[in-house]
Amino acid sequence: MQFIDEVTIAVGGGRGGDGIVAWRREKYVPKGGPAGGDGGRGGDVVLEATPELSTLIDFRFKKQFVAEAGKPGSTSNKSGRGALDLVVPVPVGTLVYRIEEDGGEFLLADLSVPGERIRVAKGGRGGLGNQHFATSARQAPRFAEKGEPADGCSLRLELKLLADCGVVGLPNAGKSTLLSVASAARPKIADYPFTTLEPQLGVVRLAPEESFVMVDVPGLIEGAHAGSGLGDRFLRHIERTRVLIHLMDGASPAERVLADRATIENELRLWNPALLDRPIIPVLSKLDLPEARERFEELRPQIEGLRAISAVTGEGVRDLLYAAFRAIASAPKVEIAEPDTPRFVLTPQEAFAIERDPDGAFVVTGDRVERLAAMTDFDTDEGLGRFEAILAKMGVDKRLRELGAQDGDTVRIAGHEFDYS
Ligand SMILES: Nc1nc2c(ncn2[C@@H]2O[C@H](COP(=O)(O)OP(=O)(O)OP(=O)(O)O)[C@@H](O)[C@H]2O)c(=O)[nH]1
Ligand SMILES: [Mg+2]
Repeated sequence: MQFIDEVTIAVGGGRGGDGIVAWRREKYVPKGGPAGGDGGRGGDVVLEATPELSTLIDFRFKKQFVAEAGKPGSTSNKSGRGALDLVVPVPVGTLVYRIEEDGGEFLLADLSVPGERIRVAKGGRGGLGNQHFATSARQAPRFAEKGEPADGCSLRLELKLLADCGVVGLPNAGKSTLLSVASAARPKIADYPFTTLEPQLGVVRLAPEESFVMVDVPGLIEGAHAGSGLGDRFLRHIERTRVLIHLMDGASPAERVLADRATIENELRLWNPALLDRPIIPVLSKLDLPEARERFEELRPQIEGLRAISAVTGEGVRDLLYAAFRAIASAPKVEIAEPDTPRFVLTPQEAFAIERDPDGAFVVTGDRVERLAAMTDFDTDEGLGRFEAILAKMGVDKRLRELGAQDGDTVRIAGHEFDYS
């Protein structure tokens, strides 16, 4: 299975159901009053963190998520059924960014707790049935409101695995071997570089109440930040960890170990300098080999806090895991970034704007007027009348007059054309 940790998707709420025109039917009364029901609400799109997923691979082929529309109203003032929300499961640890039209983005949510949810697109409101439009002057309204169009947007999902301790190092250092002896995880192990192609998680259980999650990150090499080897993108998965184990191949010569240590630290720094602020435990691997033992004695005075382990004999492993556990317990929780105040995807109710097309027509734009147009039944004079009345109330007429509109001039709103009068 492929490990996918970044995708872009599009989400859209469901449109509201249309309100309808209907009349009360009473015995011996030829035509009763208006009784057209309202449309139902369109569904929202909601993302939910689930522990059952561990990658974003499901989003590789399915990238569009649109909730169901609300049902239209029916006779006898009955409202249409509201649509169910579309709940889209994402792995725990998914960061949700909204992509703005100008290409900028902002963090909507960090879904790091199983079951946590965020609404990313809001369904449209149902249109009102003609029952609502009766007045003393208009007892038989022959128009209803259409359902509200729904919101939509593009999102970037980024998965940052939730682990307490990250294991980093060059290829072949023994990272996966350490994970395999420390946890029940069974990562692939081999004596060639880049055996591990994607991050591996394991739970380290020291005692019933003492456990933590370890992540084994694919090997880094010099220039990983520029794409060398497997690149450095997997480093995002250690960003949430509270402590790092830097494993160095004990079978390498001392100068090599020191140079490799600098290489790894540099790659960490280039990815995110904050990584170097957390505790990093330097560890020499393969202590069962005589040259590794020599290396350990040689390097101990030069690398502060240096430890050594053998995954083969188990020497030093338990001490290392306890040291990691203590460091995790005393380290502060790592905040990814303060999510912006949960902002639901609501189209701002902006005032309108008026421009002139080259042919002299006045073009009225703006969320509110366009939404109003989309909800208007232009097939009836009354529907049109209501549309005009609301525009007048919003001040559109006044503004048109100020801009020099004359009787008979063309006014365009959301693809509809009107004569100004
Ligand atoms: N003698 C000895 N060999 C070890 C020890 N730990 C790992 N090895 C060997 O070192 C080689 C590399 O081990 P891996 O665990 O695959 O190394 P890695 O760091 O995960 O490597 P990549 O996934 O390629 O980055 C394998 O042949 C292991 O058997 C150890 O403690 N002692
Ligand atoms: Mg490995």
